[in-house]
Amino acid sequence: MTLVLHGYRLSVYNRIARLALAEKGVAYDRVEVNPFAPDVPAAYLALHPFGRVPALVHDGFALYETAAITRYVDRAFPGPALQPAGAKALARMDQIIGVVDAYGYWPLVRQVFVQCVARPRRGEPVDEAEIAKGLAASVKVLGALEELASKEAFLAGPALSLADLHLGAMLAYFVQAREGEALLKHHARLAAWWERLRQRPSVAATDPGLP
Ligand SMILES: N[C@@H](CCC(=O)N[C@@H](CS)C(=O)NCC(=O)O)C(=O)O
Repeated sequence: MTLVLHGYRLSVYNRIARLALAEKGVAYDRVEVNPFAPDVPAAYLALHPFGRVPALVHDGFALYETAAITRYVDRAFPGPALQPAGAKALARMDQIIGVVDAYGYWPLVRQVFVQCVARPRRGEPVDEAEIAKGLAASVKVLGALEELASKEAFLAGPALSLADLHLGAMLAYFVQAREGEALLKHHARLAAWWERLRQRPSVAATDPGLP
């Protein structure tokens, strides 16, 4: 069996796929691809025509789009189920993943984390207007997710699901910004959930390191 994850060390989407593989206990190889580089290899573009990361190749079966990859990993490999069985809980998991992708990634990661943490660390100029826009959008996203989150231990119910991994990878970056950490504290259910999630071995095992 061969299983290869093509991805970028610092990518949150790459980390989501890695979290799913870690939670399933599946061994895999990694190939580093920087999607922001001007010269993304043609061989990678053949795997992912949009040039984003990650992409997974399992015994010659190639797949891109993180939500498809994590669902595939959950279905194709043994290990704990990462999707709830009930229709309503499954719909909530799908909805949370959709909200995180459509409304969360840009403000939480690309505006707040990149502008408040990554760019200063690299000595690059910061755009205060982007930070302000990102924080305003993050208030709305976190408010919506606080409403959607189950009252149990995890976002879609009593067991860990793919929704936890999707949001977790983004919050791990977001809370590195002082402003992000402060915002999260206003959302009691999410803040308590994050405190639990961040202690999982999969979170430590997939830590991307400094930007
Ligand atoms: N819809 C894609 C999004 C993946 C994505 O945006 N990945 C980022 C890295 S976290 C990327 O490749 N960005 C490159 C770019 O924006 O050019 C998925 O779910 O896999």
